[in-house]
Amino acid sequence: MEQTREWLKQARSVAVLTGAGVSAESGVPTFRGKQGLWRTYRPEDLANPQALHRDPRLVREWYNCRRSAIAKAHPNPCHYALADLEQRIPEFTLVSQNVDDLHEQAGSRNVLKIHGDIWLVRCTECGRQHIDPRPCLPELPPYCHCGGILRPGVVWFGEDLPQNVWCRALEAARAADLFLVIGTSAVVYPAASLVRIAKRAGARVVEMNIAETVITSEIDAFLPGPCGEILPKLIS
Ligand code: BV8
Ligand code: ZN
Repeated sequence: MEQTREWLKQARSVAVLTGAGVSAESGVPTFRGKQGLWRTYRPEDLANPQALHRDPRLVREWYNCRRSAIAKAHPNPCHYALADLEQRIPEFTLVSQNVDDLHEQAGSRNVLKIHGDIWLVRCTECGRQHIDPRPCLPELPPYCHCGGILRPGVVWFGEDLPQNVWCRALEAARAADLFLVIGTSAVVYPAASLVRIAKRAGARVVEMNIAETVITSEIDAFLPGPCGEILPKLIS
């Protein structure tokens, strides 16, 4: 922790990659692991375009259940600590794999949402999209005025990430002196590649997680424990 505190003090530019573990302490289920969402559902059955056509009802119900969990959730100390860091560090970029809005609710103003936003709905026909804040979308599946099915505005497996957001995330990783990886299993690509890209570009990489992950052996420091406790301690 001391060494990371030092690196944070010396860093001119900091980039952070967050995953579902950051929202876990807010009561939002993660994907993998014991209580993970994928235990009940398989990703290939839900988080991909084919699933929407094969079983729109199942996909809509899954996203409705996640929307309701997120609607009840509030930011936790890790979200607030990241918003605080954004204020303090001139060159600070928060890249999130999370589709919830807890970073924004905690005050983070410039979140690169590389996997999209669960509150966004997008028409599969005309592409029109809008934020629909209702915890549960009423009709299953909801339709656009043009008759197309409305899908969640998130990035599914096999889909490209939003290019402009992804390019900014790449730039931030390459420019970082310090790269923090918080609450992610680091198994989803290309998001997880940011770690190696930052390392190769000369950043010190620090991971915060309750358990070691596939990247732990490649990084400079591992801070074990719930990020809602670790990060506020690190920046205090
Ligand atoms: C792409 C949808 C180019 C939104 C998600 C074959 C065909 C096509 C692609 C692929 C393929 N094989 C591989 C790929 C690439 C694929 C991929 O990476 N697959 C993996 C799984 C093998 N990636 C893609 O498809 C990406 N697109 O490559 O496009 C392309 C285009 C066409 C064809 C080929 C390639 C798209 C990836 C985005 C997928 N969308 N979700 C949604 O509904 O949410 S991914 C899903 O996993 C989530 O979005 C989440 O963001 C992501 C990562 O999960 P984590 O956030 O890490 O969560 P997880 O539960 O895994 O881990 C939680 C961690 O927190 C744990 O480590 C735990 O210990 C820790 N933790 C828990 N509590 C705490 C904590 N830590 C600290 N404190 C705590 N309190
Ligand atoms: Zn439409």
